[in-house]
Amino acid sequence: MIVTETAEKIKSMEIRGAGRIARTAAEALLAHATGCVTNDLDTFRREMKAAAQTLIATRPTAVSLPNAVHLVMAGLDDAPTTGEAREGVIERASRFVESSREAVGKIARIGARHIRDGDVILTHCNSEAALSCIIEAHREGKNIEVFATEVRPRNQGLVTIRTLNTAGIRTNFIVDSAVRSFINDVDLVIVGADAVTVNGAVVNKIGTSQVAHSAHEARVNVLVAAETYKFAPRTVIGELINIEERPGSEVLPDEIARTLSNVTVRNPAFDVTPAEYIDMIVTEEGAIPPQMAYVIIREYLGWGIEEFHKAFEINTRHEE
Ligand code: RUB
Repeated sequence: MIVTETAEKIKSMEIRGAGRIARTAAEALLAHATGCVTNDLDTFRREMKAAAQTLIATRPTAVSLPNAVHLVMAGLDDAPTTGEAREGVIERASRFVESSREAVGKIARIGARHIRDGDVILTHCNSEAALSCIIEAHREGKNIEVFATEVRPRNQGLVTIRTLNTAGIRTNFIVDSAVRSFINDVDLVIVGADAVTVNGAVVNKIGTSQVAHSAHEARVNVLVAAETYKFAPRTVIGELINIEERPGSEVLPDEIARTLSNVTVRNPAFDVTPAEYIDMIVTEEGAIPPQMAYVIIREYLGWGIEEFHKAFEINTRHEE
């Protein structure tokens, strides 16, 4: 029940943002394990795996979601009893939720070091990790000002400006297409990430690549705030990040779209910013140039060369 409700809330974006999605999915698995009363180990495993699949299928782009689910499910097949299997899920889910919250705090402190007194910062979409850096810099007494974009079509910018307003940070609210007009007034761009690929490309809310392109052209630094569990291990074996395309009705009401028979509304929710447009990725383990993404995947997600070989073999077998 909780799994179905959580899946619905993630799909409808009542719960959104890569970090929150991952934490909520882990909490749903925890609740499912607790509520699943069976004493039969196979039934328990089957129930947990079905719940994991339901959650993973909700939104395809944020790699934090499958990464979190895999962390929670790791070891399920090795547990000798139902009790230990249940305890394992509960323990791993709690640990993930706690470490995910701690990661945001660490990112805030590391990111804030890269914000100078007097900086004007531009942010796009609503990222907990990105905003934590901005709020921490303000808390440290730095005099900063923010430009926040509207973020069509779902207006996540409204959430951002409310948070900044509550924190007491001077903020300018602009439409997405005004970024280039203001970029010369900006010292630093800070955004979040839904996924970071092995070659340091960052997948984030649609429009991020335009923002980064404008910043690059104006020689404004671009900083990405991303927890290590947003790095995508399977991009090493050539898997691409799936860009979610949401219903056209989010962009244009159906009653208008219906009258325009030659028009198709396209609504990709995310885009890919290449590593060349990114100066730094701030993780809880430290700030790295995007080209060092593989180190995070190897050191912190535990994907050494053997894991790649295994995944590669499985992939090849599937293709045969
Ligand atoms: C949210 C979005 C955010 C990242 C990072 O998109 O693109 O920038 O998820 O957020 P949506 P956080 O609103 O479609 O989920 O730092 O909070 O994980």
